[in-house]
Amino acid sequence: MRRRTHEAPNEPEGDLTLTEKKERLIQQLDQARQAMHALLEELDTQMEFYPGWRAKHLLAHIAGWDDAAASSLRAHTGGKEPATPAVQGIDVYNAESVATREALSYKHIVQEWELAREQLKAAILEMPDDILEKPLLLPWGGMGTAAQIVAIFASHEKEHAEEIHALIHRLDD
Ligand code: NI
Repeated sequence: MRRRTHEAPNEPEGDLTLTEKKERLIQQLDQARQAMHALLEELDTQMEFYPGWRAKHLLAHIAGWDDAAASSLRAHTGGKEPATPAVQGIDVYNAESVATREALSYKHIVQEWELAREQLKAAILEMPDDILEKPLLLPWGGMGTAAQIVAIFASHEKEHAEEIHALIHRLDD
């Protein structure tokens, strides 16, 4: 798994209410999830599309980031400093997320992947208005807002879905 860069989309926020802003964050996550569901429908779960990575490794990877993001947002809401599980580097965290779930079945990891997203969405909805736009400590260190965290992880999932879709269709030719 190579290191990836993910850019936050730069959409105008205008005069949205905080509730609308939260809805927009949830929408970004749901769109990315739809793209991944579409990919999983056509993906052979035994196919190794990145070195050592089959569908379950990818979903473990995404679930690991949702877990980290949800804990950061919950800590922020609770007035605590978020943990930095990825402070030793994105690659180290990726490897850990995948390794800790290696023994689990694909079906089990799918459940964890769905649950982690539900928890991330719940953490967004539970954020009080006054801290929604207040920067918090990110899982890899540095500061960012909830909107930036969501944009990073929504585009992360979507980019993986698109990349693997392109990859399996190239192999079909
Ligand atoms: Ni990734």
